[in-house]
Amino acid sequence: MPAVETPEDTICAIATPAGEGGIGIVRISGPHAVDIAGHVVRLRSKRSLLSVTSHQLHLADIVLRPVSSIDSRSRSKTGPLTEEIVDEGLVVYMKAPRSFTAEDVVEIHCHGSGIVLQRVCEACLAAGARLAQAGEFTKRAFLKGRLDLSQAEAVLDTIRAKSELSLRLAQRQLRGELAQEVHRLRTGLVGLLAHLEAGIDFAEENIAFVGRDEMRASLQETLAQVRRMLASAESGRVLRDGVRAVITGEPNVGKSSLLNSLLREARAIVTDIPGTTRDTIEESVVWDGLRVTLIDTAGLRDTTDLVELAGIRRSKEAQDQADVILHVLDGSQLVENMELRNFCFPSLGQERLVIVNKSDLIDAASVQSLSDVLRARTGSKVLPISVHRGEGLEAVKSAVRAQFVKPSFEANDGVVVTHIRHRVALEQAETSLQESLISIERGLAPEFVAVDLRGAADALGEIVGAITSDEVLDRIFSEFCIGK
Ligand SMILES: Nc1nc2c(ncn2[C@@H]2O[C@H](COP(=O)(O)OP(=O)(O)OP(=O)(O)O)[C@@H](O)[C@H]2O)c(=O)[nH]1
Ligand SMILES: [Mg+2]
Repeated sequence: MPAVETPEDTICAIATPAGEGGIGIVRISGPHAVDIAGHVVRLRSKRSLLSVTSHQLHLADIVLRPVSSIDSRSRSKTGPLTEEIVDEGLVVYMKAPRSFTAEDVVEIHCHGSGIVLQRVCEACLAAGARLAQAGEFTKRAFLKGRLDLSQAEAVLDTIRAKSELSLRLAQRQLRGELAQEVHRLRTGLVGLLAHLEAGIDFAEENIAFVGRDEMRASLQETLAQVRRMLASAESGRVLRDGVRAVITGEPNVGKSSLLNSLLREARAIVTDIPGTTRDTIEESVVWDGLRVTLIDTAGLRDTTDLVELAGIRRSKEAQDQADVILHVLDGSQLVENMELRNFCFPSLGQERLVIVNKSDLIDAASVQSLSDVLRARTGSKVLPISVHRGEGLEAVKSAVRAQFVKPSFEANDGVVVTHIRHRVALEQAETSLQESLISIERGLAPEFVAVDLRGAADALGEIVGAITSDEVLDRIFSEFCIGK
């Protein structure tokens, strides 16, 4: 159970984004939600909010009343001098615990006017509500046990999803896929721990509660599962945040031309003068559900031009942050100069695709032999393309996608870990499990094994928020904005 107590005050905030919209919503949550909303809405049915059926929309006038008519909980002195109808809208009362926060919630759906929403929100504050902090609605849902921490994070991921794939991952996490797996593993560990501790307590009576082999097999199975989850973390992160694909290569090979054709717009300047691109150019696209940020860079070469040197420095920085490098070569130059070329590949650990451009300038047999040589020399996937003819571009897209979207993900097979926080916790669990296995191997006393089992169980508990400090919670929920 979370260590923090649920606050008993009532919070409110504008829940829809700033700007004009068809509708805008003020959300109120807490024990006085109905009472506070009652100061702002007057149902056309003349009924009181408390008496209406929960979870149904009711037509209402949105009324701002003079401050003096508001009860003693009022903290604000702002408000109209006489009663004023500012809008008409719909009101829904969601009776606890069947609401997002598991508290009494009232949502006031007005027209999406900044001024209306602002005034309604101020009126709620005057009636005794407190302005919600960033992420406080979701935090309350967590504190009331409606969501575990990984699901609360998935709420934000859903809101922020920029592609179908990242949305799909967020929804899987929101439905509790990760949480269930973590709970299953953690329950297993806690069970083993209980046996182990019982064994320790009754050590003098020489009763073995769990056999050594049984314990080892069970821990190995848990470790394997933790490792399977960790193996998904790298592509999980990329699927959630999108792939950063950096286009590199010497000047004039056609990097900017490739960027433009992948974006289907003339974003970067293309000329036949080497050194055209100086600054990095960044644009995002979505390919079959996967968000890809393409970054065109200045061609790498020795130069004394200060501007170009600055561009080259930026190219290198972009490469450091790449998930995949699209290294472009000019096929026509290579064919003329096969033996002399010294391919300047970035020496980093990222995934890399070698793209041989300008295949329109050379014959098919040369394209083939060049690709074979490059494949053998680099060990990377080699894709011949011609930007001018529009050939090979689909293959580039599929290759980038294939690097990150594994078939098991398409098949919804196995949990995908998307957050660094979860990965760090799983790595801790992995280390503790390894140590516990070593202790068992060495025949150490059960106390030693128990310490590591506790460590692994706690690490897993951090993912779902069973074990979490206020500081971690504050950090997570402060990423949300007000109203979520
Ligand atoms: N024949 C042929 N020419 C191409 C192709 N792609 C690009 N080019 C030409 O190659 C020249 C250089 O293209 P850019 O896209 O500016 O090359 P870059 O790699 O961005 O060059 P820098 O910005 O200087 O590093 C231009 O004249 C393009 O028209 C292609 O597929 N075939
Ligand atoms: Mg360029």
